[in-house]
Amino acid sequence: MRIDQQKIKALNDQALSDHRESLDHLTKVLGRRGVDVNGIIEKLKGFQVAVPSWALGTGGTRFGRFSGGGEPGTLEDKIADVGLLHHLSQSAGAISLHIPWDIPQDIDAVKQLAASHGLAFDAVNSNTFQDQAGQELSYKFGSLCHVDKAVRQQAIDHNLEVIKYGDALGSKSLTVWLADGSSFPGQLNFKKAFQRTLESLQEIYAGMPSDWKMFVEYKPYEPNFYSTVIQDWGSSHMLADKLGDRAYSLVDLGHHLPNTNIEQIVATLMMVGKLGGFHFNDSKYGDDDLTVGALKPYQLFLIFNELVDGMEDPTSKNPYPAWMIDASHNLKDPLEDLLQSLEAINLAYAQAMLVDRAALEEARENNDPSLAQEILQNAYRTDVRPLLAEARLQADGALDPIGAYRRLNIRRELIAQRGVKTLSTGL
Ligand SMILES: [Mn+2]
Repeated sequence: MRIDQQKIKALNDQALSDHRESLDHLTKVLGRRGVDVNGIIEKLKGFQVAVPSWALGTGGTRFGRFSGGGEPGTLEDKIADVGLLHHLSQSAGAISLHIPWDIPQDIDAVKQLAASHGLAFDAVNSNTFQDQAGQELSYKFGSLCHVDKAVRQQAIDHNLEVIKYGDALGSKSLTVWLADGSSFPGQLNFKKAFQRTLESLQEIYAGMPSDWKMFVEYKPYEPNFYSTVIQDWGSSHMLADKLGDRAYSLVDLGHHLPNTNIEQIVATLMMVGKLGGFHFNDSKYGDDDLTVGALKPYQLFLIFNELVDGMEDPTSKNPYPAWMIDASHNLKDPLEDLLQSLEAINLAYAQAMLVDRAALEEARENNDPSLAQEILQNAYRTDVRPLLAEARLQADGALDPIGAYRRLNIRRELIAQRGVKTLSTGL
């Protein structure tokens, strides 16, 4: 389904005078601080976050999955759902596919459909963490690290096939996340497993088109519970460094042990030009797949503070990172969940742009932690929601995306079209 632009405009018109009043006030407050409000609004309009195809259905745990109805059953439906998100938020201008869950049947038709929704194809994702029907060899004991060369070759070939689909659709990057590892001490030779993984990745890297990037994701545990081959940013960086100039580390917020200083990892990787991509979510205990900013919005702000610092640094050799939401929980309507995540990401980005970097640097040089904290929290405690709303309004999105989603009864429409029992492919 598509939303009639007139319906969004009618809802916006009802809220317009309140919005103008809030924006005028904020513009005055920020003007006194010397902030270029229009510059921030323009940057927000240009900031686009990819939505992964697997986040559009209700997620699950190993205990249960509770479908919400109207879920997208085909790739075309998934593109339509991201189109809805993008229409409302104007900040979800890309979709990230997962092969084999999203193999396109008619490449040209799929490309046209995405373009008609204003969507680009972001990084493609391979899957060697589960066995597919009819698959010859099993990944039970690993894929790119497997002791058997034939299993490694099967996993390499799969990644090359993913690149082929991505290339046909216009993607420019491959994200590799591996479940490879061990659940028991002694099970795996750490050094050999790492070496075999590197060799496998080298073959995949060599198979990428020359304008493609590879993102190497890391995770400390799960589904393996004793070791993972690419456990942390150091391992990921070692691999990316050995692979070549077009290989980068990818930071997923949920792939860290509790209390890890993720903002420091971001700053360090950007310093050496190796932060390629970012996966947003939130968590309390592990890879919880919760809505971005649901639990730790200040941490998200601190991370964006480093991201903005790296992006605004004219001497930085880090490429513009690929942004993606990577979350799929089992309670909320997935589209509302994603709208909330998009809002949280944009909020943190806008707040980070408010940080007075010159004053912060001066406080650091003067060993003044109190002032440094004041500068950061002054930005963080500013309610920048009117800036986000204005950016959406100027781009023909909704002033209040979730409000519009509910008032336009979009989920009810989707259920009417697709049925109550549709099941989205994916996790
Ligand atoms: Mn991820």
